[in-house]
Amino acid sequence: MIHKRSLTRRAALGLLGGGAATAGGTFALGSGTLAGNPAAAHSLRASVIDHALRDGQTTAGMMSFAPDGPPPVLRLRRGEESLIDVTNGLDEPTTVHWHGLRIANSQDGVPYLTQWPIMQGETLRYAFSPPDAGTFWYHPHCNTLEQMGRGMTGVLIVEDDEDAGFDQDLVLNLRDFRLGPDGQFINMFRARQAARGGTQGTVMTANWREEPTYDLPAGSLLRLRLVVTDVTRVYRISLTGTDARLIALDSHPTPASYQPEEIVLGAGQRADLAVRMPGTEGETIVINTLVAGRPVALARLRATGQDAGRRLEELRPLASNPVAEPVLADAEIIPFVFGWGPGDRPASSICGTLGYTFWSINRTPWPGDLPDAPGAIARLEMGRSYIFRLQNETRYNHPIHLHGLTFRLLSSNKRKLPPLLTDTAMLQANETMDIALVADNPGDWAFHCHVIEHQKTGLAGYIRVG
Ligand SMILES: [Cu+2]
Repeated sequence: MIHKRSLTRRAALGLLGGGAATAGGTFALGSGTLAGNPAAAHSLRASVIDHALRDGQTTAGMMSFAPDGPPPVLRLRRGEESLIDVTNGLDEPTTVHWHGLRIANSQDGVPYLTQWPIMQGETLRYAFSPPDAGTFWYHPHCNTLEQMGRGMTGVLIVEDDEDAGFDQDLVLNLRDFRLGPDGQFINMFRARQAARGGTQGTVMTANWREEPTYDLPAGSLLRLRLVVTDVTRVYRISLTGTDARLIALDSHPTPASYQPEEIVLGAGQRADLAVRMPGTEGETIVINTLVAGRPVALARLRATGQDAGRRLEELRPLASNPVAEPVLADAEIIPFVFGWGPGDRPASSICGTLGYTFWSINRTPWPGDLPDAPGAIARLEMGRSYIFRLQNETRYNHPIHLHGLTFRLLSSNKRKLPPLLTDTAMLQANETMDIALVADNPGDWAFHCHVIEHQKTGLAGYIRVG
């Protein structure tokens, strides 16, 4: 699915007949405007690399946002403008989407909807001021199954000025790779699985390693950030060997009373935990997920040194993020049906296609990332409150992600929902869920399943605000 043919900017524009208008309007060309500008605080280089995911076994053809290893953890500050230069060192186009950040639409990273693809050798500068603090992530929005499947999924943290009192902060970027016994990539998906729950990986990793162990001071307080950047897997997380508290989900602080026994995270979701390390040197915390009903270790945290004697009660609560509260009495209800697709062959796109259409939103499958995108599946008035009625008429899970806006979970026909703020609703089989939001960020916002095979075979669209 990688496009071997070298496409130039001219060729990409040629697909547009030379015009600059798309469904999303017009946008500036990204490259060639950097001279004289301030240096970017961060630079990412999309790269094809060989890397040993397992000791002594190098995997060829991985993709990263760095030329020498896993994608870096980006740390930004709430409310401060960040400049991030992205250079495309791949031999195919790419873009970067900043998952969960409520930033200007022009910086959202969706090909043709918000920007032109970044062509081979080009650099695009993204600039934005994140309004919310918390744990986020970044990934391409072009040829996503291939680029993300090969490794281009990184963690982004927005720091708050207020310090909650942790001794350390550990990120675990959780994801699978689809490797054969020789450690080399096998086919990224199977059509039979793409039409069902999605194709699972074969090697589970945390920070690109199998079951890593991290040494941390005994009795210290850890902010543990679990970030599911996998293209398919639903994680069911539990910790053994410690008292841990859930403090945030999908970037937003959670009520202290909300402490689920296992933390269910679909593709794209994040959980922040407050963890007290064991007081005795050598004692270990195991972070597990359930696979086929059995716990499987993802990573271990081992206590070292003297007991620091910290207690979870010493932590201050996280500051809330400034998300507008929807006015339910005035909210218009908009239904969305997530269902089957017609099985057609999709149009070809420089951002890749899997060759199948299995899924749809409101009976309309997304045709692919094309210069002439179809119309928005919903139009929202700026400043108004809305209830989205998300109806999953399939028997598979769909983590439904909305770009650029944060919504609140309201209710479900299957279960009691905690009143959480999120950007990704884990819609269960045959579930109908109401969520609510204020349409306060103008633009065309992608709305899609984060099981990437589902997204790439039709389960995608966009809403227009303003
Ligand atoms: Cu899905």
